Amino acid sequence: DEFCQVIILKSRGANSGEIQIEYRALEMNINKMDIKVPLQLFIDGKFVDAEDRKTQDVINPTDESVICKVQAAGTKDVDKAVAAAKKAFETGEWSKISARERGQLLYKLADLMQQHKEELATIESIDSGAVYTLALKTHIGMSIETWRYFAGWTDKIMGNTIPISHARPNKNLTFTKKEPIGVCGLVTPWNYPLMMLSWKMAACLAAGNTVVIKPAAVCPLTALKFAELSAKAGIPPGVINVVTGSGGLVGNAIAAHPDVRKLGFTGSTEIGQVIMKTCAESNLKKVSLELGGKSPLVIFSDCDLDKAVRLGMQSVFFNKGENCIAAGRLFVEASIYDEFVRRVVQETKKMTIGDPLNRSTAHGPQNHYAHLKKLLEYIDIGVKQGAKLRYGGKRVNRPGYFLEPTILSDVEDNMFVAKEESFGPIMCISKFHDGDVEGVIKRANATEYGLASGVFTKDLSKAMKFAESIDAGTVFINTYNKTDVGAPFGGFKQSGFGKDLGQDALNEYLKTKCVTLEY
Ligand code: TAP
Repeated sequence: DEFCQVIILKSRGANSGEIQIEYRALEMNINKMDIKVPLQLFIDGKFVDAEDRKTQDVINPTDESVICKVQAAGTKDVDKAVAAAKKAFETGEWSKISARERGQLLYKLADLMQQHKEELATIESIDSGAVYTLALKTHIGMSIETWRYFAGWTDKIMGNTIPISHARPNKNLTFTKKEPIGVCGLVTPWNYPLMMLSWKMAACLAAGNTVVIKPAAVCPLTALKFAELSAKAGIPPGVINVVTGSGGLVGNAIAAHPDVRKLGFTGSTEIGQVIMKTCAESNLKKVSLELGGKSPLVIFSDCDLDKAVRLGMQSVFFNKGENCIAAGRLFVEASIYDEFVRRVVQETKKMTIGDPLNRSTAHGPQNHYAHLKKLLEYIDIGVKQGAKLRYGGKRVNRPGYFLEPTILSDVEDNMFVAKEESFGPIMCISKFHDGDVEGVIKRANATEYGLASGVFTKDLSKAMKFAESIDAGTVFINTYNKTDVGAPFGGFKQSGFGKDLGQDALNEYLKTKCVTLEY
């Protein structure tokens, strides 16, 4: 381990000056560039080791090598991070600067992320297996857009004046104020490590809170690089704290902490239930949950078939299927069913599998070994229950956690693969009778999840009927995966509640105070 020193220029109003930050770093030359990633926890503006000095390995899913070891926090580290966040919220500089100054700091952070875009995308790619070109555009590109979008909100967070009944002869003035909640905890998954951090943390900080985040144990590196950039941007100490470690220990300690007042979580429905219970039992903290999905995509015979084939593939294979809104089930109208299956198989064969850093690669390795193993079992159960394996289904014969993009057809409603989320590159295709709009909507809704959905048809009335009847937080019509920082994102039913992105996301991190004055 090498010791490296960074000189950081701090330029915040009257306090501008120089601070120095030290951290132990991973330094590598990869993807034709030098990358540098801190390996320690980030607490109160400093990189520090975990109290008990435990570490965890970070694995590169492309070649199964150990990239580095990062500190693995324990409950004492969480206590330290929460105390720092509490101090920063209550008495620190963050609590004193204006909303507009807060926005300027967030813009500056976004600019620094932009300057380090290639480095961040390279780190994300070796840590999570994301294809580099996609990491640049989505994992990192959308993260930067998110910070800019919420930076713009900081000085536009407003309450109302409300005409209440007067007690004559006196009059009243009643107004509401939107206030930050305090210390917020964030627990995030491994599929889009920096983007999940950004979706939640940008809204959280724009609202004026301070934060303690635990990124997914298997993909912690971009969160640590982000911490370095946040210090460089001049975000005051204690506002952002990053504690890497396991969910059962660190995530749970954040959810249970009596000084944390809000918990934002993205992950599985199963852990979401555990977290909600912990939040309730500890101090009834506010919680928002973005959980699993099994999103239906309905393809009618009157669609643009070329587009349906192309986007149908993206709806499943985007980010190797490690995409919360991935279409978990495709329902295809009987008259085009065979043609659709034939064409998706033909196109899927052309996908280039390989090193995610290679610019021509379309499909990289799965995120980590346990996930790959689960996906192979998933396919196996599907085939045993009678689904037809049309393409793929095997681990690729090379080092790394590569799975062939897989197509299962003839999926019946009662099968495991029709009900359970795979979170991998496995297309599950079912047939529906020609013209049976009501029937297919009923089948599409027959799931406990309600994250996203999609429909392909040129008939606008049919599309709107679908959009109206489907019980999901997102509906795509003749498109898929089209998320935007300005549009609210989040599920219904057991896909959770609370939104990321858009104005709705701000309210997840605000509380409304009502003030009445008599005069
Ligand atoms: P989870 O196993 O639920 O893990 C998510 C996060 O929770 C990780 O940081 C994990 O830590 C932590 N965690 C685990 N147990 C915990 C506990 N008892 N208390 C507090 N935190 C705990 O999900 P995953 O496997 O990372 O991600 C896959 C799932 O996430 C899929 O079901 C997918 O649909 C869902 N997902 C949903 C969305 C949206 S927006 N709805 C987006 C992405 C992913 P470790 O790192 O130690 O496991």
